[in-house]
Amino acid sequence: MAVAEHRSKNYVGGEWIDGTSGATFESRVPATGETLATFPRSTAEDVDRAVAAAKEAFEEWRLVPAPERGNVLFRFARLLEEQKDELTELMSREMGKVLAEAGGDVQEAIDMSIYMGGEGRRLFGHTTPSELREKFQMSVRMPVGVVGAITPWNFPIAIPAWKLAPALVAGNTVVLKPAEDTPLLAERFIELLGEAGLPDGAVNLVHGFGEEAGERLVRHPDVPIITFTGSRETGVAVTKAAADGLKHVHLELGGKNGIMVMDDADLDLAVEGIVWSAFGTSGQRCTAASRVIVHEAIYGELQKRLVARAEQMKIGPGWDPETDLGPVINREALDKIHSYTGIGADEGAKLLTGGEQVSEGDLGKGFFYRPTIFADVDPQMRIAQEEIFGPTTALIPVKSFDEAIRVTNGIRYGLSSSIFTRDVNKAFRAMRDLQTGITYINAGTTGAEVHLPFGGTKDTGNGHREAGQAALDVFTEWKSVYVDYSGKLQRAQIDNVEHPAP
Ligand code: UN1
Repeated sequence: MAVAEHRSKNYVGGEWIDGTSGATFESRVPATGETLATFPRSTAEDVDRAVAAAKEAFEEWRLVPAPERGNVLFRFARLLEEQKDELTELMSREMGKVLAEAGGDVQEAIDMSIYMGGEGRRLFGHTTPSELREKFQMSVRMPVGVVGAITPWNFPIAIPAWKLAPALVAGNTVVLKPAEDTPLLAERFIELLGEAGLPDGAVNLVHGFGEEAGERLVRHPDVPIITFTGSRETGVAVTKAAADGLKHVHLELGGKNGIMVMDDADLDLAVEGIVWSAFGTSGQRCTAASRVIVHEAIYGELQKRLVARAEQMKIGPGWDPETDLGPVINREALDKIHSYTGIGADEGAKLLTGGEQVSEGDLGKGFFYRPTIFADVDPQMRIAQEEIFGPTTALIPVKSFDEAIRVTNGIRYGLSSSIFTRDVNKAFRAMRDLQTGITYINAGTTGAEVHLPFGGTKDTGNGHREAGQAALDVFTEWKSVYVDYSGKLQRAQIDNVEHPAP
C-alpha cells in the first residue's frame, strides 16, 4: 500500500536539483498520517534560479511555432492517459480523494491539455478594415514571459494543467510552486511534461511554502504574471505583493456556493446533487455546496431524505473502492472544520447529523470528519457566510423564489450556484439573477468542464477566468499591428475627413 518513501528535488532548467538551504518538509497521507515523501523547502535563492532558467528558455520557446507547442500538450495528454491509473491511486493517497474523483481530476488535466493543444492551431486574433485606403490592420496575441503559478492541493493535477497548458501554448514559460500538501503529484505532473518534449527551462518546479518560495515568486521582477488559486486572504496578500511590480494577477479564490431547492423540484435528484456537491472531495472544492436554500414547502421532507443519505455514506481511505467520503487534507483543516461545528451550534443552528471527527479504529489516525448538516440556519450566521472547506453544509429555509435568490446572492463570494426546479421560468430567472460566474440548472454546484470559462464574481477573484478561451486572456497580451502600404503618410482621424459620419 505505501509508496516507497521518496526524497525529492526541484526541477530547474531541465535538471532535478536539491534546494540550496538543505531544509526539507514532508508530504503526508491524510488517511493515515504517514509520511509519503520529503521535499526541499525552497528559499528565495531557489526561486531566483528557477526564474532565471524560465527567463532564458522564454527567448526560444516564444519562437517555437504555436502548433508545435500544442503538440507537446497533446503528447502530455497521452502520457497522462497512460499514467492515469497510477496517478489516480497516488492522488487517493497524497490528497485523499476517492478513486472516482481522483480519476476525474486526472481526466480534467487530460481534457485541458487536449483543448489547449488545439489552441496551438488557433490562438485567434482579429483583422479589421482600416478607415484609410491601402492600410491593413490586425491584432495578435503575444506571450508575456515567465508565469509564476501557485497551485492548491485540492485539484493537484487538474489545476496545474488549467494554468500551465494555456500559459505554455501561448508561448510563456513557467515556474510552478505547488501546494506543500501535494508535492509528489506536482513532481509527477512536471516529469510527464518534461517527457512530453518541453525544452529545458520552459517549465520549472520549486517546492516549498508560501511565505518563502511563494512570496519570492510573486515579488520577483522577472515574473510579469502570477496565477494563484487558494484562499481569499492569500489572494489579497498576493495582489498587494504584486502591486509594486504592476504584474498581471489572476486569482481564483473562495466560494460559499448555494443550491436552491424550489417547491416543485425533483427531490430525489436534488438530494443526489446536494450530497455530491456538499460532500464530494470531502467538501474541499471551491465549488462545493456549503449552503442549501430550501423552499419551506419541502423543507421537512428534504431534511429527512438528505440526512438519511449522508448517514449512509461510507467513510474510509480514498483508495478503498467502497469509500464514499475520504479524509480532509490535514490536521489544521480538520480543526478548522470542527471549529465551525462549534460556531454553528453557538449561533443557534440545529445540527442534524455529523459534527465530529471519526475516531474509530484506524480511521482515528487520519483526518476524517463526518458529513455534517446544519438546519434552521439564518443567512447571516457565520456558517452561512464563511468558507469552511470541509464536509459541512447549511440548510436555510425560505418562503419564496425571490427570497431564495436574495439569500443565495447574499454572500461576499460569487463562484457557483444552482437551482433545482421544474419551472422553466424560474430556471431562466435564476440564470439571469444569480450573481455567480457559474450557474447550474438541476445539478449541484460542482463539475465544470474545461472548454467553458471557470471563475467567479465578487470576492472569488479579480475578474479573470481560467479554462476555455477566456484563459488565453490571462496569459497573453494583445498587440495591434498597422501596416500602411500606400507609400505615403496617411493620418488616422485626419486624412479621412472627406468621409464624415452620416
Ligand atoms: C476547485 O474546486 O478549485 O467544477 C475547482 C468543479 C471542478 C473544479 C473545481 N471541475 O468542481
